[in-house]
This record gives sequence, C-alpha cells and structure tokens, in this order.
Amino acid sequence: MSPAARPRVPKGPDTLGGVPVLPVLPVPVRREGGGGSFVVRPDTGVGYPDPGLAPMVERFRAEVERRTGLRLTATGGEDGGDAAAIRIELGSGPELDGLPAPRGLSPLGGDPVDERYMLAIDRDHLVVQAASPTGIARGLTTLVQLVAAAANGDAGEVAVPGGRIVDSPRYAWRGLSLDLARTFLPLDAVRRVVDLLALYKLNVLHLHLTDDQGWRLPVGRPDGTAGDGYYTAGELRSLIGYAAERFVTVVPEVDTPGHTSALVAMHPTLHTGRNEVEFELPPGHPHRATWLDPELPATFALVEEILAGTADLFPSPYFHIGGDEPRGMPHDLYASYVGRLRDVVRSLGKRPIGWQESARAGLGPDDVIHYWFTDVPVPAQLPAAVRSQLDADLDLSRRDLDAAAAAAVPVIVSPLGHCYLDVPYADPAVDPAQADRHGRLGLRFYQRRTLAASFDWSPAQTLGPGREELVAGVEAAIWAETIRDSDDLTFLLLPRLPGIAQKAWGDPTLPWTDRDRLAHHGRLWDQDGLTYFRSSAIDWE
Ligand code: TNX
Repeated sequence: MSPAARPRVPKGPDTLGGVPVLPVLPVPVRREGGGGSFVVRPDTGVGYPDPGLAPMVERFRAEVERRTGLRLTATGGEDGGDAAAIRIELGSGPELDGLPAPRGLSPLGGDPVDERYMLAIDRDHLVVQAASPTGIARGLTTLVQLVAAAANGDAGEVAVPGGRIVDSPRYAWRGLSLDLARTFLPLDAVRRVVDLLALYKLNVLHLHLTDDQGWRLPVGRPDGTAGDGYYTAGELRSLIGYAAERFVTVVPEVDTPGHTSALVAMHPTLHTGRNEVEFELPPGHPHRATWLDPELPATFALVEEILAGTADLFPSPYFHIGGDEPRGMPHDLYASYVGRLRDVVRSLGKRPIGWQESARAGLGPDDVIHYWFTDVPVPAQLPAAVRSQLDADLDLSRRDLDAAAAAAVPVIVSPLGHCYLDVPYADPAVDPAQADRHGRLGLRFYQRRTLAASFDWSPAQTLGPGREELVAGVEAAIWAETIRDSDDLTFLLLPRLPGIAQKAWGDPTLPWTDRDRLAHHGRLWDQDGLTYFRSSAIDWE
C-alpha cells in the first residue's frame, strides 16, 4: 500500500467489552477505557518537572522517533512544561499505592524497587505518573509500545486510545540467562538483547560467561591468551552501564566445578588425572567433561582470583556460581567444592545463586537456588539406558526442590519446558524462507514444543503445592549450542521472550498471544530489524 493510501490516523485496536484491547506486553494489571483518543503529532510536547528524568525522556523521544519518525518536543526544568500535552511526573496517589508489592528477590538487593506506574490518557493530555524513576521508565516503555504498535510507518500521527492503565510487576526478579560461552556474540548484539529485556520490562541479564566451549571473561586467562573471543573489562563495564540506564541488572555467572573444560585447557596444571571424564549423551555421542578438583591447591588459588576479579567488575549484589551438571565428580568433593565457593563469594560481599544441583552441597538461609530441570516430553522410543538416566536425574531434581523447601531458600524458576528458549519450535513457520533456521535451531534431544505448550504454565505452581512462596522470580534461558549469530539468537528469543515476561510481570492465565496483542509486536521487531520466528500459531498483521 502506498503511503498516500494509508489512513492518516490508523484504526485503533479491537475492543473487549467496549474497552479497546491494547497491544501492550506484558499485559498491564489494570485498564479502564475512556473517551476518545490522544493523538501524538510531530509537534507534541513532552514536559517533565523533575530535571532528573531528562535522560529517560531523551531515550523515550529517541525511541518514538526511531520507530515512528515523530520528533516530540521536550520541555523540562523550572516551568516543568506545564503546557505540554504529554506530562511525566514523579508522584503517587491512592491508585498506585493500592497495588500489591512484588514478590521475590530484588536484583539490586534489599526491598524491591517501586516499579508501579500509571498512564492517564484523554483527548488533550497523556500523563505518565510513578513514584520512582524506575516506575517512570516502565510507564514510558508501555507508551513506546502503544505508539510503535499503532504506527503506520510514515511520519504522520499516532492515536493512543483514551483511558487509564495502572500497572505493577508480580515478581521482582524477571530475567534472561544468556549463554555467551558456547557462541561468542559481539557486544552490540548483547546490547540489543538488553533493549529487548527493557522493552518487555525484564530487569535481569544473567550472563553465562564460561563453559566447556569458551571463557569469555578477561580474568582467569593466562597472560597473552588471545584465541577465542572474550570481553574486556572496559566492554563489560560499558555493557553494565548501558543495562543500568535501562533498569536492567547484569548478574555474572562463573560456572564451576563442572563445565570447565575451557578453563582447564588454558591452565593445564589444573589436571589431576581424575578430573576428566567421558560420557555419552545421547548414547553414541561421546563428550568430555572436566570438573575442578578442590583437593588440588592450585584450584582455589585460581578460582579465588577469578571470583574476585569478576566480583570487582559486576556491581550486582548477586553472583551466580553455576554448579550444574558436575558429571563424574564424586559427591563429597562436589559438596566441599561448592561450600568453599559460596564462602569465597560471600567474603567478596556478594550473595551466591547456584543452579539447583548446588542444593546437594547443603543449604543455608542465605543461599538462592535456580531451578531448571523438570520433566519434559521425551520421544517414546527413547533407549532404555537414556530413559533410566533421565529418571534418575528427575529423582535427584525432585530432591533438590525438597532440600530448597526444607531450608526455605528463595528459588528462581526456569522450568526447562517453558523457560528454555533453545527447545525447538513445533509450530510451522509462516514464511518458507525460515525453514533453515526452523530446522536447525534448538537442541535436537528436546522434543519440539508449540508456543501453546510453552506458555501453558504458571510460575507460582512450578515448585508444587504449598511452595508458592518460595518462588523468588522467573528467568528465561537461552543456551547457544545451535546458535551461530545474533539472527539465530533473536529467532529463538522471539516470540517466546515476551511470553516469559507475561508470566513474570503479569497475570499468567491471560490469553495474550491474540491478534490484538502479540501479533502487533512483529511490527516492533521489524522496526528494530530483528529476525523472529513467524510462527503459524500467531495471526501476524
Ligand atoms: C543444561 S541448564 C545445561 C546447559 C545446556 C542446556 C541445554 C543448565 C544449568 N545446564 O549446559 O546448555 O541444558 O538446554
């Protein structure tokens, strides 16, 4: 359609019970309809009495311009731009105060920050109100989605339906675990991931920086190792700053004692003769695994140096110690290793988080568990040896949860069948050009999953009945064994990532993949130039 043939003010979204359904994800907690709509035009003013909000207003204007071509006029400072049609105000009121506090852990430590916000929209004004800058950022993000999803591509005008949106998150910890060890991605690709997290009000970027296939930290490398890609201290600091400006906390993971082949390859003195094992997964596919031997003095000399260097780079009060899949490591050695590791992390002033296997080392009240290994559908004709290994692992996994419940420690949930974004897609792609990625991406040993099956879960129920209160937050996880570049990455992230955000922020039972909500987001990803999976299950516009 030529620009001239397009309506100047695009038709608003469809209605639900008389109130227009908004293309906002996660779906806001409360929404009331109102009369008319607010039309954003090139000369629409944005006023903000608090000069401290200037950087956020600038980012908002840049986003609106990038996505719609509309250049809004900002008026900050003394007069606060009272005359401006869009007003951004720090403040509160009974509507915001009445919202429930979020559950779980705050990525910044201490009590969760206030992320509540309100949007009041009528024909003449659009007011964004929140008690904190974080809340203002969340409110502006909602507004960016509203404007961008409605934009018709030329720099005309955009209509935002009138009414009120009152919103706050359910969980304080809402994240994505990103595997940069299996595939090294340029820093810019990681920044684009931060942008996506911010767009869906996710607030944790958990970086899996070390594994068998790669060591992406500047610390722990013998002098002069170039070789595989890694991030310099300066690059990591700039990424952390970029994320912080978008209210995203970067949490580092240094995964030991298993998954350490890359580290041991750089430091051959860490070999003890017993800490390298071969295993087959699935049968006929041999792998080598390495574990760090706590009885070798050199092990902790190096591990302490690595943890101290990493803790120094990342201001986050949490430190992910990994601890998953210690293949071939005797239990007593694993338990003593993890105990010591946690002590080192605490001595650095950080609170350790470990994958669920770390519960097997015993738990104290200050520990945090990251749960991932859940029952998933497996092929019926699974070889008996694999089936029995799986059953044994599932049994251990249930005991990890029992241990976490007995110790009453917080649990971040990433249930494999719902939060693992490297599970291959089952729905066909609309676009035949996506056949290669659709076939290639995601681990083969998982059964393909439909979007519907992926979204059919609720965080509070993940740990079983009576354990709702232990759930401390939600993380998606993207593992990079099959990923070659950032297009592969975003193909697996989208559209499932906003689905995790919906579970972490909003009502987990809401149907949100309909044509009035998720379907509009393809437009935002197109504006961003991002590759995404055009699933036939979504009625894309
Ligand atoms: C399990 S989840 C792993 C990763 C793999 C992933 C593949 C976890 C703590 N460990 O090492 O990449 O499965 O989905």
